[in-house]
Amino acid sequence: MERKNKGAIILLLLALFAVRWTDAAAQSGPNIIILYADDLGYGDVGCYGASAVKTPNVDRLAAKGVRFTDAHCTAATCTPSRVSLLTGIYAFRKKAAVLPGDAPLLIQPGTVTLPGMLQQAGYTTAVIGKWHLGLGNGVIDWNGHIAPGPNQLGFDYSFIIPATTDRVPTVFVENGSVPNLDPKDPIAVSYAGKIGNEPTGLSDPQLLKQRADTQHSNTIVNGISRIGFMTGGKQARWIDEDIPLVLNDKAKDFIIHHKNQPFFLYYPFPNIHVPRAPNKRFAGVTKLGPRGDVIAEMDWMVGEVTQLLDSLGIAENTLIIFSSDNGPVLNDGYEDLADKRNNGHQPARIFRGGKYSAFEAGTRMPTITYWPGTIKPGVSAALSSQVDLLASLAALTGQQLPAGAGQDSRNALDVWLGRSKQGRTYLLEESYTLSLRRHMWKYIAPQENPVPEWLKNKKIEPGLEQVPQLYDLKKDPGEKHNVADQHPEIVKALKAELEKIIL
Ligand code: NG6
Ligand code: CA
Repeated sequence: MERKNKGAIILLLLALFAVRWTDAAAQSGPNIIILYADDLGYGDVGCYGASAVKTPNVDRLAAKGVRFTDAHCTAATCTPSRVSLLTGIYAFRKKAAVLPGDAPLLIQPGTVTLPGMLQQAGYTTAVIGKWHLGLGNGVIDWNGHIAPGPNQLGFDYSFIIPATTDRVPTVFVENGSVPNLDPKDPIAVSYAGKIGNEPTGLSDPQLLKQRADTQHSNTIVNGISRIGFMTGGKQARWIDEDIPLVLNDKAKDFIIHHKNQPFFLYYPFPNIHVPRAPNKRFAGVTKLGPRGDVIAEMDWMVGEVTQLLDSLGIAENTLIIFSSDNGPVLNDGYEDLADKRNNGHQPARIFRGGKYSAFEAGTRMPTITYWPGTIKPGVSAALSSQVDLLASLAALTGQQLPAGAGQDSRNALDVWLGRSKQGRTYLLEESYTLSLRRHMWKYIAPQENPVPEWLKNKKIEPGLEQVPQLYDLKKDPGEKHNVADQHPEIVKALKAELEKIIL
C-alpha cells in the first residue's frame, strides 16, 4: 500500500475513534428514572415504618440504596412541588398554586428544565403519568394539537394525565394529542359552569362508586364525579382502575426501546391521589381500604420497573430516585373509607400535618436513591430538597447550567449518591405560608390570612398562625412546642434568611 494511502487510513481511523469517543463522552452518565408518587406520606411505605400495607418493591430499593430521613419536596401541594422539581426554581417565584385542568402551561418554553438539560447531555427523555403543570397558552382545544406542553419543555415523548385524576378532562394526552378520540364526539371542558347534559355528582348521586364533596361533584365519568365539567370524548376517556396498567405498559415500552442509549424517564404515578380506584388485582389487598390498596398498586408499579431493568441487564447503569410530591391526606374529597379504615396506620409517622400543611409532614417525603454497584446501601439524615435535583443531575451528566438557570438549585450530587451526609444548611418548605429549616430548627412565617374553610374541614393542621413559630426538631420532631418566645434571636435570624430568599 502506498504511504499516502496508509496515512489517509490512519487519519480516518483516528477520526472515527474521535467521533466515537466524543459520542461516548456526550452520553456519559447512567439512565435516570424518577418514580414520583402523589400524596404518598413519609410513613406510607414499609421501609419507613408502615405495616398495614406491604411495599416489598419500594423496600427493596431502600435496602439496596440510600433511604433519606430528612429529604423534602419543595411544597405541600402538587403543582408547586413539580414546578420546582423540573426547573430548580422555588414555586413562589412562579406564583404556582394547584392548577385547574384547563390552566395554561406554567413553565415558559425556553426555561432550562431537568429534561431539557438531560436532552443536552444526550439523553432521550420521557414523561409518563401525571402532569399538572398546565397546557397550552390559554384556551385549549382538546380536539386539536395541544401545545405548548411537555414536548416543548424538553420531553421527547409524553403520555400524560393532564392535571389530576379528580379533574376533567379524564383523557390522556400523548405528544400533544388525545389518543382514541373520535372526531365526531369532540371534547369540551369547562371549569366556569355546567356544560352538556351528562349527569353530575349532585344531580345523580346514585351513579357514584364513591360519594364526594361539592367541589368534586361535577361531571360523572366512570362512576366518579370530578372537579370541572366535560362533554364528549367518550371513546378516549380513561378507566380509572386501568390507569396504572396503561402507564406501566407505556413506561416499559419506553425503557425497552431506549435500553441501549441513555434515557431519562420521569414517571409521576397517579397513586395515591384521589379518587382512589385500585385495579381489581389490588382491591382489598390491605385492610386500609382503597387508600392502602393503591399504595400496594404503586409498589407493584415500582417492581415492574425494577424487574424490567434487571431482566434487560441495565440495572447497574440506571439511577432510580423514588419520592413523592407532598404529604399524606386521608379524606381529600371522596368518601373512600380512608379515615374509617385507617386503624392506627401513621401516614406521616411521627410528623405533624400532611398535605397542605406548613408542618414537617407537608414536605418531608419518603425518598430513596438506588443505583446498584454505585450507591452503597445506607440511611442518610442529610437535609435535602428536590429543588436540588436539577443542579445535581447536571453535575452527574457533566452539564454546565447556563447562568441564571435553576436559580434555587444547588449541586448535592454527593448527598443523593450517599457519598456525603452534609446536607443543606437552609431548606425552604412552601405551603400556605413559607417555612425555613436551619439544620434542626424550623421557622414558620406568620400568616395573616385566615385558614380557608375547606382546609379546616380536612382534619389536617395547616400550621398557620398569626405569630411566628419556631420548633426545635431535635427535641420536638412532632412540632408540638412553639419556642419562638424563648429564642427571639433564632427567629430573627431565620426570618432574615427567609427574606433574603424571597428577594
Ligand atoms: C384541591 C382538591 C383536592 C386535590 C388538590 C390537588 C378541593 C376541595 N380539593 O383543590 O381534592 O385535588 O386540589 O392535589 O377541590 S394535588 O396533589 O394535585 O396538589
Ligand atoms: Ca400531590
